[in-house]
Amino acid sequence: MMGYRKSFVIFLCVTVIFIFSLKFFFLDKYFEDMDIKAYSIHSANQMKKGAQYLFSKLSNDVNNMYMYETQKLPYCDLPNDLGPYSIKIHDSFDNTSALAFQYANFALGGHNKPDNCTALQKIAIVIPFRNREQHLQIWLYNMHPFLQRQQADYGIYVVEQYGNSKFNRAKLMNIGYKEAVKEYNYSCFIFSDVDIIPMDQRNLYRCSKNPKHMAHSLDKFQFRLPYKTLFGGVVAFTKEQFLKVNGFSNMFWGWGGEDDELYERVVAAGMQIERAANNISKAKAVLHHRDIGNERNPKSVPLIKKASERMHIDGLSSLNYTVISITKHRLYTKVTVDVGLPEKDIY
Ligand code: BGN
Repeated sequence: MMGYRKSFVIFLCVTVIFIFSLKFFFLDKYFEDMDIKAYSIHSANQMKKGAQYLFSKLSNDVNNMYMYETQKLPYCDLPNDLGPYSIKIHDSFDNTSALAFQYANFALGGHNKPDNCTALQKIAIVIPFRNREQHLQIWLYNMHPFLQRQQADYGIYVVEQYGNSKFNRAKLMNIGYKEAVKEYNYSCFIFSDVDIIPMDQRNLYRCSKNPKHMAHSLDKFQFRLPYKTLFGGVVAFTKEQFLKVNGFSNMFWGWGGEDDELYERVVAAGMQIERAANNISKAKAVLHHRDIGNERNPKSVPLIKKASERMHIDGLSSLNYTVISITKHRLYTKVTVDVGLPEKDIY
């Protein structure tokens, strides 16, 4: 008969082996789930590598959102010869069909990504829109090559307000966010006016640790910031940052103030905005007259003042709209929506 002590030692060994195999099984599963197959654990060394890899990812706030990224290709590097960008503005682009032909390899909807590397961020660019066809064509003509140079994985969402009611830029941004997340695992959202085009390729169309203001050095303002809290034109939010502020307010009808209100939300949510250096952030605002149906909003000041009180009930969480159509063009996705009427017209 086996001695008591001997059988205890065997039992202990079996238990230790069992626990270790369980651990390996689950770790393996964990790595597999995260699709980081390059770091699959077949040796202690590789396991260490995998753990270090995960740790370095976890320790970086911004990278947290890419944990589920499929890493089949190496991560993209930025080309090191990025510099001033010459914008092409013709009086009229015939149409963008020539460009569409050139980019026949795009997934429909203006979705494009680098062929031989994995971009860290998946970027949805949301453009509020009504009757600005020519500006859109100029934007597309200049921005696709720009974004491609920056090795971006991106999709373009042009959100068109249907009908003639007062324009609601902020609500269209919220709608763009909601429609884009239905289509792809976007991690970064760049909300851009249709008439703003960067003049330097080092102006990275990417999200950052803080919500980012990207139109602070505009030619129309002589490349100076008109006031410190300006947050208009082009802004970039990670998904997490945008959810934290509950998106834009839906209550701004007509021109002005919705961007100032978004700034107040960012501050109220305990974040701060960031801006890249002025010399690389220069951008062109293609001039135009104030659009009909987008007259100055007389109610914006009181709304801005109450931003922090309203932000959790007015925004993505209270967004109502009706999609009229979604059209996949070669260079962009057009989402046409009925945004409803200003509150005063309803009650
Ligand atoms: C401000 C607008 C912003 C706009 C900038 C730059 C308002 C709020 C009432 C004072 N703010 O005056 O929305 O981005 O000009 O054009 O209208």
